[in-house]
Amino acid sequence: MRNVAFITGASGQDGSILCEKFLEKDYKVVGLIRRKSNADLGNLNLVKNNQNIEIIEGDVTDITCLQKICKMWRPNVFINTAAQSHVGLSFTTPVDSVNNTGVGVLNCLEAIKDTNLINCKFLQLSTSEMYGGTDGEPLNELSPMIPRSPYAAAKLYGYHITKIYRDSYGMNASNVICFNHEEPGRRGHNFVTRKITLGLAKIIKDPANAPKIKLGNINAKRDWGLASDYCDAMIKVVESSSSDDYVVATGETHSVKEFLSIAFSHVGIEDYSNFIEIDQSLWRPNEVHVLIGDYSKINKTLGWAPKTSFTDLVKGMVDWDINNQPESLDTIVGHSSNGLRVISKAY
Ligand code: F7E
Repeated sequence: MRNVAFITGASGQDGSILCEKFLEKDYKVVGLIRRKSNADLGNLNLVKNNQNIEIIEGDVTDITCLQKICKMWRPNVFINTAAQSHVGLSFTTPVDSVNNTGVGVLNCLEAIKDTNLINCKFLQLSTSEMYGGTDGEPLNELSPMIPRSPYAAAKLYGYHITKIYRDSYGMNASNVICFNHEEPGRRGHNFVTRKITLGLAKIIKDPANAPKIKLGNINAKRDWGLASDYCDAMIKVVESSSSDDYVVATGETHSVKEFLSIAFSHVGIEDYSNFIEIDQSLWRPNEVHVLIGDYSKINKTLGWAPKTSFTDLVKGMVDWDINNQPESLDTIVGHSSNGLRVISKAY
């Protein structure tokens, strides 16, 4: 029988890469995407016409839709990448964020249990945000988790409910605790890395008229890796014989300032300060200052290691946006200081 992979959040950065990788491995792929009023499948454009993929409109907040998919295709791999994944936005839309990011995981697990998919391997995309930061020590699977945002608290719920279903019902359910990961051309426009590379591409295209890149806390430090490398880790986890929880990271931390320096110097600009502006409204109410991960468990157990350096990641993102006519930043959804969502401000 053919292997079937069910991927939620299929048009997102990680979801779309996973769809491509499972198609290459000759799986039948079922991808769940949120209903949109336009037909643009964005990141799924490369595979949307592949006869081995079914793209279904629905939502992880609707358990009936997950149950129907589980009944119809009986997946043996189920990866939940769906979430409202923007930390800053989760302060603005906490209820929607928690429903998607937290309750959505419970719905996935219940759908698998209800439809008696005993051989299905479930993987939850958990996050380094659950830790709430570190004083510099690399974080591993045993480090304390003290979330600092509605997003992180919802992800921590998803992480625990996955472990609870594994321990209570013997389900093959695992977590990957992914640190920040980005893919050239696919990262959402309101994450800091893509804001910088899209803004820089505009500066290169039209130096006289390009707006300054507005940023919040550029001293924040993150452990940034390449999303494709991290999707390889996810596949190793679902293809392993047992279920467990693994940190997926690079073991290095870099500041937003370092990202800016490498990005600008890659295009020959040694001083970026004239091209950016610090906007206090882009600071988060409860910032996570430093994150760095220790990926030794997945390295020893499953032989995974990141392949892409921080410098190559930054340069790859810059090159992609310069070579691919970035969309206008003006159409990005942002938030105003009173917490309402607005169209026009990139945050
Ligand atoms: O922020 C700072 C910001 O929004 C990174 C998600 O995939 O990774 C991601 O979460 C840092 C933060 O990613 C701006 O305050 C400064 O310290 O790119 P980000 P994130 O919040 O780390 C984790 C692992 C996830 O799970 C999430 O889903 O950069 N920063 N200035 C800014 N951030 C944004 N977005 N915009 C700025 O203007």
